[in-house]
Amino acid sequence: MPKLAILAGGLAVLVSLWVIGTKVGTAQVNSNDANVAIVDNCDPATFNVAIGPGTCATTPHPHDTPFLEFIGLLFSPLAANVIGHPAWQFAPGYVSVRAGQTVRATNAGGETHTFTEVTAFGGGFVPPLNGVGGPAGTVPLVPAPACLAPTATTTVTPGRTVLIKQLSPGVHKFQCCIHPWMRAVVDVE
Ligand SMILES: [Cu+2]
Repeated sequence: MPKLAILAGGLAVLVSLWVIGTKVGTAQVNSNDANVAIVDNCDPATFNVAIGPGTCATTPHPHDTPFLEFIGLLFSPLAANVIGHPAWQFAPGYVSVRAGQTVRATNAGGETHTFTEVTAFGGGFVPPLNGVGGPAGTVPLVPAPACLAPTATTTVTPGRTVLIKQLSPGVHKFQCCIHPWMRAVVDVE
């Protein structure tokens, strides 16, 4: 095939990808909701052996952080508290919304998380992930009271979305009550 034809074919693919990308982008911009992605990178094979079957879903697609890497990044010698693997996070960690605007938090990871409003960030309801039993010098996080109230702790399973509506003006703090380093601040204008 002549080089020009290959080049033209490649350009056509690029242009069509650009058109698809633009449409997706427009759809997101038109939505009035603010989006927060709840993400992790659990590797199903090692997590489900270490913690139990079903801990880490293989759908919509399996991720690839092995359990030992996750454990190895729980602590840092630079900090007294649990740090946690950075692939377990709310993204973005800060959103600014208008009064009345809905916040949509979607679990794009493989594990179950919570998206729980707390008055102050703290620990969750899984002691080892609060730092209990950590290296010498670790100061375990004290659980945030909201994380110990079953009614306030709504789990978000993989693929599910929670809608947070009618937030009052001001600063609202959300955290995962399983992995307490997963945090987001929602600033309502
Ligand atoms: Cu979590």
